Amino acid sequence: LGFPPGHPQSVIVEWSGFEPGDPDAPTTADLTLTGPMGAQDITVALPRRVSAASASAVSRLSFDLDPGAYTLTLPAVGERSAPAEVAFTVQSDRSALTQMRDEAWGVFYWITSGPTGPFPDAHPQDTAARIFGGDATRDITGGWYDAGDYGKYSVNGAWAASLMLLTGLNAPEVLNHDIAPLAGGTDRPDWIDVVTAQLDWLVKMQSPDGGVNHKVTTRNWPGLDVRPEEDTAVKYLMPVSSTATADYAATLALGAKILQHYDADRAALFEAAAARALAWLDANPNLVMIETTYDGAQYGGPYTDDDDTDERFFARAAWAALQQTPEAIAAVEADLETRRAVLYASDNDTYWGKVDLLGMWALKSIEDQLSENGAAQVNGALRSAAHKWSVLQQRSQWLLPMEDTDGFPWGSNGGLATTGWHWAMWARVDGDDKYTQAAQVLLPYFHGRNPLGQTYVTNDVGVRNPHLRPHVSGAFDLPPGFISGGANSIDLAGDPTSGAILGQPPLRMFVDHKDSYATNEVAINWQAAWSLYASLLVAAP
Ligand code: 9MR
Repeated sequence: LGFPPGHPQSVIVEWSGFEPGDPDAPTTADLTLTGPMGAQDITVALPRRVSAASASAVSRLSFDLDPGAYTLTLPAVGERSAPAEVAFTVQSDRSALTQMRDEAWGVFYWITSGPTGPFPDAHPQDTAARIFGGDATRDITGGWYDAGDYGKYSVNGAWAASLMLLTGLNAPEVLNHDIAPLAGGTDRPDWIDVVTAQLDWLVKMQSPDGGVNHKVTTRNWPGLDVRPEEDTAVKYLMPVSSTATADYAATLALGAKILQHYDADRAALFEAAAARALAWLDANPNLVMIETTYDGAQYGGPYTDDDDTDERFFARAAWAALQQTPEAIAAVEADLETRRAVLYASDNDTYWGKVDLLGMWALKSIEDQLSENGAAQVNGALRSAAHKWSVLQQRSQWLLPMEDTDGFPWGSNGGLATTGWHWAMWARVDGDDKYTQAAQVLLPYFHGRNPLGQTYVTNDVGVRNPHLRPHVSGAFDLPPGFISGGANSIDLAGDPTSGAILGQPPLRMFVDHKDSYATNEVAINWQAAWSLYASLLVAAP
């Protein structure tokens, strides 16, 4: 997927068959780029090292091109490689990007559970989910299915909604586009309707004492071919956790801050719910979620986390953003420096289980209310995250914001899209074009600029067999716009397709197979990051 003129077009040439140091290897290859301005010869040198991520040598090229149709021709080199040709188009407008954005957001309709989604009659048992270990029940209707399963998990549900809310607080203008077919028909921006529906579900996850149930799920996973309306087993509300409660408090505080301009009653309800969660957190210092099974059964995805200090920071930050009182601000500024250091530590990824970055974005929205030092810490944290990732990208042969030798975690596309989101957000609020470019240079990775030539989005040239129950069961035809989890070299535990993947270099550890939940599942956390990244790219200068 190219960009309009004036933006970098990045191409990666992979030298399969040749390695640096091979006496028979050529030192250069001559490429020809043919386009509107004629033919141009480009000499590429065989790089000195092999990328650990792909176990191959790769050369990076960057072009500044006029609109038009191009062909890049690679000659045969010796006897080991055949000639190749790649065709691409540089558009004069952003229609391809805009389509990508609209399809990405459209997915939030397809994963909506309850009366406003595609399966309004499915999961009637959600009106009376059983509290695990007792007979009491609670209504937990609505919200988004987490992923290719039908579970709903507080931590991840809050994470996905928060990304939207933080974007809306810091860069509202990028979200002023239509979102079909889910929203519309009200006088407020569509994204507010989309996120509010999720917040209305999230509210229901709070127990009467203020703690928030970690998840709501059936005892066992339904089969992959089970349609939503066939998933009739009892739903259980699993025990409360401090990570879920803190993420809930943060997300509803941010929701109240957005909603106060549109729906004062709902905003007040969200604020009160967040306040009850914060009080519970004060009274329950250490209740993280480390259980993976109960009674020998799985009860859905674990979302375990042995450290809730980042979630508690996020909750305090969001509360300060909503209240803007000296007390609330002082309470969060007290450990800003620590959180900034934790965030900067290189092995500290940003994903559903690490939310310091989200806390920083919450505080960014009230920058001028912070102390001088507080504002400097927040800006420093956001800037250094953008900087750290862009240094990695510049070093990376595949132009990815990670060390070439690092493994790829479950949902690597989510981590990458979150980095793209952060770069584009930071570029927008700080005006630093360098990070707009970093976000743009990353995008083609998802559209096939990777060793598999794999487009990771569901569309005509992309993923066709995602791990996604409504699709596999035939309840719907595969909609466009879903982003798949992506290469996973770290945790293939139990994945039935791992036999075909193990032993491959990390960037090839993906398979477009319906059974590959560890590489090819869809999920709201990566879908939210991807959609917001797309909105920011369309709106980038
Ligand atoms: O995204 C989650 C990933 O970080 C974990 O390593 C993995 C295993 O615990 O679970 C992923 O989340 C899945 C969840 O547990 C259940 N619904 C589908 C999610 C995406 O695969």
